[in-house]
Amino acid sequence: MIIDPERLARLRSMGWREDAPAAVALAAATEGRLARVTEQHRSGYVVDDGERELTAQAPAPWTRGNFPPEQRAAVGDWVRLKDDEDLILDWLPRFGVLKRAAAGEHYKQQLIAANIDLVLVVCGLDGDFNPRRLERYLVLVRGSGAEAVFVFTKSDQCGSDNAKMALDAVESLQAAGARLISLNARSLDSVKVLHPLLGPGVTAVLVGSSGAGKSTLTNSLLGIERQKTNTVRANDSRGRHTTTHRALLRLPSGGCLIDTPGMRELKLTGEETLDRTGFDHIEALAQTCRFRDCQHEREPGCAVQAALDNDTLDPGALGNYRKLQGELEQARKVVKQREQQGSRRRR
Ligand SMILES: Nc1nc2c(ncn2[C@@H]2O[C@H](COP(=O)(O)OP(=O)(O)O)[C@@H](O)[C@H]2O)c(=O)[nH]1
Ligand SMILES: [Mg+2]
Ligand SMILES: [Zn+2]
Repeated sequence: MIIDPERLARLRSMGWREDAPAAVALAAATEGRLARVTEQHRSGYVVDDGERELTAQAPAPWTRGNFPPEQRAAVGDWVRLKDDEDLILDWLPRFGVLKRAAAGEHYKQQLIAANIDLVLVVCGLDGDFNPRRLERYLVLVRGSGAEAVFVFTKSDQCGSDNAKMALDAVESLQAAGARLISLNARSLDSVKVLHPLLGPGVTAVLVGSSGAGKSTLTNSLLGIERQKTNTVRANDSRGRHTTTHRALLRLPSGGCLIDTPGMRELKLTGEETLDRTGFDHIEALAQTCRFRDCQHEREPGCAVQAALDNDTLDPGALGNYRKLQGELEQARKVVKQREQQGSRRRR
């Protein structure tokens, strides 16, 4: 497929990358029109080619209940539309996708966004603040290949000492290569610190609990009230699920931003690892235990226990590390079983 320069410029404004995988994808595609998925609904898609937004129909197989969700287009995907009809033919290979396992025992994948460079994990500096949950987010973000930025909202409400304490409590995320930024999502001036991260060619997705301030941040970055927001409940800082679907928007700073509804459950798919997720110091400690197979319970010469005893290791972080490790093992087992069942059925 050859795209004329004018159209290419419009696609670029939607976050199109002119890298080697894109060139390969174009060479393989013989016909059709390119557009990016900006919204996904039960009944179909909204796509944008940089010139206009249109609703597009999904190919029939995608609408079948047993069709694997990860094989359907998701928000952020580049799709090929039929030349003479607003029907999606297929999606172009992704360079990365943020996903989680859907609720339930089957580890079905749920795609959150495709082709993203940056995940903004939004967390309020109020009752929403939970280091363990943020560690879990980082595991999912690392699985997507995107960079992680933790955005702490409501800095205007919590006092600078409290904000500093909160940021200190998640220092391990920064040590793992993520950025930590605290701001007032309601202030256009305060959110300016994000503009340099959201320049042309960059696609970012907002994730975080309901009520954390994702839609507020979106509006402040846009400079207009585009996304509906809602007050949180005073007793537990929980939001009310005002955002009902994911939507990709173009920002004045040149980048693309995907707002998402809040997520209650962050289940691992089994494809993640715990590398660069804030537990490296625990893994480094474990390397220095006297016994190779140390379980860090009560063995002599255990460096992990020693670190707990002298307060250089947070017991909450250790507990979460073990929990996530256990979940990963379990998820991998289930995924493997399912693959084996699948291949038996196909034979
Ligand atoms: N004071 C203050 N309020 C905020 C901030 N961020 C969000 N809020 C408020 O928190 C509530 C929930 O925000 P919303 O953007 O709907 O959360 P979402 O569910 O993550 O999209 C709204 O009442 C916002 O005005 C902030 O940084 N400072
Ligand atoms: Mg919202
Ligand atoms: Zn040990």
